[in-house]
Amino acid sequence: MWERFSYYGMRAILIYYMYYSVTQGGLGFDQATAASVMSIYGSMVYLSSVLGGYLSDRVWGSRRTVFIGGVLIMFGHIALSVPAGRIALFISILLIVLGTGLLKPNVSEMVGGLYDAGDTRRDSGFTIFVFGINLGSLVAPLLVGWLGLNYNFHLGFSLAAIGMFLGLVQYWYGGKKYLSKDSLYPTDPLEPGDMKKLTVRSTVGLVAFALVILLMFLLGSLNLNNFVLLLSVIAIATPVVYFVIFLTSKKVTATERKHVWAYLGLFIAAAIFWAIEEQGSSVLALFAANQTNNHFLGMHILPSWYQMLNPLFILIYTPFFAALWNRLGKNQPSSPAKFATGMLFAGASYLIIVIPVVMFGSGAKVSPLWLVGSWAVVEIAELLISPIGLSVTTKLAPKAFQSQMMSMWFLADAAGQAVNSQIVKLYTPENEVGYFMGVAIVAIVAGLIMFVLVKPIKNLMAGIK
Ligand code: LEU
Repeated sequence: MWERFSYYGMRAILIYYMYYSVTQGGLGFDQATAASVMSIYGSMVYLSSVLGGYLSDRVWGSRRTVFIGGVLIMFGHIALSVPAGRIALFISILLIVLGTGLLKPNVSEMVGGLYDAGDTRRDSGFTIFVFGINLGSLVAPLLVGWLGLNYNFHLGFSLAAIGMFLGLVQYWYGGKKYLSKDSLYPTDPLEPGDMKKLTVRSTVGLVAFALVILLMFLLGSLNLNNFVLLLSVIAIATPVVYFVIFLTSKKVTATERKHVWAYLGLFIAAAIFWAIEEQGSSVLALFAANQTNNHFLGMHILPSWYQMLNPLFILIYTPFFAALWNRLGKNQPSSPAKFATGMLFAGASYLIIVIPVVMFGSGAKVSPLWLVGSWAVVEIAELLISPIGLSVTTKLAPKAFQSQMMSMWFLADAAGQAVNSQIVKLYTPENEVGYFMGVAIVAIVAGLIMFVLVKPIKNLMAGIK
């Protein structure tokens, strides 16, 4: 709860901090750059979960990895709590990318580790966990937004840091009391031989990265936009490499390979969905500030407050969907069918936002209810895709690559946001009808293709629901 509080509180004001003028207390970026940085930042946060999974499995064990991650995150928010401009922003991003990569995948796994296989409290445990995530995400934009936008950005970021600090204190004491000693040790510790392989590989990776940067510098094209482009290529290439490894590895059986093919279809769908969902904190955040009449029932609404709609609808819808799947039992749609339906809802959420622009023009300030409506629809999609994706990922994982498969789920978000970092720059009030329609059509067409693929994907999944 506290980690998500700090993350989504920070994100609710970060885009405004980046593009507000210096006299308004911001950094003076243009809006397109700010939206693009928001996206690549989000992408890197989930890309680094690969590193977090690895360090937990092989070096620190989950309990320590989560704690170290939380400390880095806290310092990341502290960096922004001082008025130190762009340099502080980049330091903060680096710390929070690494910290969240260490914390997020492992904390999810630790919830599973609280229960023995077959413990019937497991599902309730995950429900409480998801509730915590969304509770943190719900109150943060309200409080951090209020401090950050009404008083001072740095005060807002300080509250994010305090939230993470409180989380760390509780985790430290609660962990001593309730968590097993096993979680202090890696499950698959590095052997001396692995160490050599690892050093060689990471050196090669780092040198290659440095060479590309050097080349860009020599060509005179090392600037923020091109650096973001480079990172987005890496974020998209990483899952591609993983899929190639899974599909060609000798450790993967023929049946497992079929599962991986099925997962590829679901992965692409998920990446498109996350691209739209994550634009809530970039494109829709701009729409909230530029084109929404922020008065409602006599109340002044801060643009950051719209970020509450995502967790709010999740909390409202979750019991409904849980009851629905229970009631439908064996007759419920298959995972790929749920994904396909989700894509249609995701696309529809963008069609809704086109209506007021077509009706009133892009210069007008429209009712906040249009954004509420759009989020109400995209969150139906989230409930059709996010929890289902999580569970299907574990089920379709080849034995030899179980924990890497878990990271794949976060890589779908990372890939979606990497694409975002390039396309959100196209969003301007002048061409927003085309932008929203374009993204909506991609999602809807992909959803329809997904419907056609439901049968073949189900066949590939053979035996797995
Ligand atoms: N809203 C989700 C979270 O913060 C996104 C994640 C699953 C990529 O946990």
